[in-house]
Amino acid sequence: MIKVLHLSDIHMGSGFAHGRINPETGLNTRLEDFVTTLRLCIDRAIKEPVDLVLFGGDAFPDATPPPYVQEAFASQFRRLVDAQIPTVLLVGNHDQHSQGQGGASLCIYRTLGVPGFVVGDRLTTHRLETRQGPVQVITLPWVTRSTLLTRPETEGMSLADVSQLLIDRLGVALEGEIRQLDPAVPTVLLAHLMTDTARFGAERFLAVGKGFTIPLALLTRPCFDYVALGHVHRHQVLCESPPVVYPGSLERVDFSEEDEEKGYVLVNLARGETTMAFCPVPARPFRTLRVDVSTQDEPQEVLLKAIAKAPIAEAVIRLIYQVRSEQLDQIDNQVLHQALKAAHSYTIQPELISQLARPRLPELAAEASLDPLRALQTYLTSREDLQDIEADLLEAAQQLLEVTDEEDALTDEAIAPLAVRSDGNTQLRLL
Ligand SMILES: [Mn+2]
Repeated sequence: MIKVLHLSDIHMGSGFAHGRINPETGLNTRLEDFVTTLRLCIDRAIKEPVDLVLFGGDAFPDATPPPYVQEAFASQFRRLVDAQIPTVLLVGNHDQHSQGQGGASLCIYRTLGVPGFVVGDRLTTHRLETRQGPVQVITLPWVTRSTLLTRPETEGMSLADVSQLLIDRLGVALEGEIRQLDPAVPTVLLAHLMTDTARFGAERFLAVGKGFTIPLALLTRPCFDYVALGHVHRHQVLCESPPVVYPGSLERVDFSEEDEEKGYVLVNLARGETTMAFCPVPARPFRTLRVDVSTQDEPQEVLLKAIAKAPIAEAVIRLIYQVRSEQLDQIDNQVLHQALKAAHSYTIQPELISQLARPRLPELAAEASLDPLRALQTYLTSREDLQDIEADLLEAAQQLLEVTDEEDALTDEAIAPLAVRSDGNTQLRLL
């Protein structure tokens, strides 16, 4: 049995907007968070100790991270070199450089010949020696159209056809690797991709409309004892036999990951009888507070109560509240800032309730086809605050309507910004 630690989607250096500068270190606290959870993960690998570490891709937000971020990443992985734990670093979409091949941020580890480190930037099979014997790892980095297809080949093809051709090619290429496997040796497929069955958030399918996805059936081959995936940030097990697993990201990258548990996966790899367990890490909590104060008499009090009730300590908070414009004077931002001080960081996002969202005037509902000018008049009688300019508004509306009455005489260009719908409602159309 070979013990494997599988982690993915570190994205070190992202989400700085959710942090602040630590005055003691001069570093963004979110970078420190990412280092902390990665350290916990590497601690575990060394303490076990595991025989192999697999990283599923997306080390940084892009292929050219600043040197201090690269160093923070490297100084954790370096500990695996010292502990003589073989490690495979797979190239994800965020690690690839758009220019040419081999330019991924992780390729430096191969260039430097870091002992025990393998960089997976192409589809190939690596036979590695571990303390518990040999293991085969097929690396499948993020696949783009240009990886397997040439431009002339896809000229004039629909997106769906290109996708299918790409999947066919990938199937053939993968088959080529599979045929060369030693059936007696435990085998892992390490891939950075989106499967057609991956889910995120509230059971929504992430794959829909997101372009290139790989059918799960391509990955659930009996020759694999474990399929280690990267790319989707939500931890999920897509198949039990063989285990096909996204460990998810180690830290929350943004609020879309608010409700997701974060961690890595420990695998007991054995030919045909692999077991695994998800190990959570204490990632920084993200919390959205949604409050509708638009129907409240004391909006400030309601907001303060909502903040007091929520576990905001040390969390990244966003307070989103719905408010009517005339209530804004009743809310003192300084008091809100004070109330949110215990949070790690926070943003306050008031959302003005639009006039359009208000209930319709009953007078308007009664008559199905109201003359636009009369509709405006009815509306204006309900708006005391607009009384001063009522006459001007009506006159302006009158002029606009006259223009549209003459629309036959006008060029298309002249009438383009103004449209009269067939149901009689006049509306301005922004082009
Ligand atoms: Mn990715």
